[in-house]
Amino acid sequence: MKKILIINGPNLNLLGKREPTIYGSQTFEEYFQTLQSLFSDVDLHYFQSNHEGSLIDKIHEVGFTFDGIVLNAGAYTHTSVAIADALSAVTTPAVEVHISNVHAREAFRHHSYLSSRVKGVIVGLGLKGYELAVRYFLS
Ligand code: CA2
Repeated sequence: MKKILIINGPNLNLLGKREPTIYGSQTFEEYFQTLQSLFSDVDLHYFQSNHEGSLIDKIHEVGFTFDGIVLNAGAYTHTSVAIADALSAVTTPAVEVHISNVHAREAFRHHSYLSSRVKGVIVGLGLKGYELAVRYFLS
């Protein structure tokens, strides 16, 4: 059974509770249950933290044994050399996901320190992006 971890970064614990026009009205916990039903043959895990170091610790923890990491690092995407270094340091491949179309938003969201360290990037497709990223690791 493939082991895949979805990691959400800062403020994504507020999904479904604030700013529904940008980020939708479903909580990630609800959506994660849908994903678990959809991928019943996958050992799917979920981790969220608002802290950069905790995200890095989790990447290190799973990064040599899991088959894939689906990472939405939130605003750390645009600032964190440390998370980029963590992705480079591990052997598990990652896919970067953004719920909103970051390229249609403020200029500071257009650059990602992470994109060069991952297999691919999915932006702007809402929560569906996480499903597509999991599918990538199954193909
Ligand atoms: O579009 C995405 O998935 C982002 O990674 C979300 C980040 C943002 O900083 C990135 O530029 C793009 C922000 C996450 C904030 O999530 C919230 C969810 C609900 C309510 C308020 C914030």
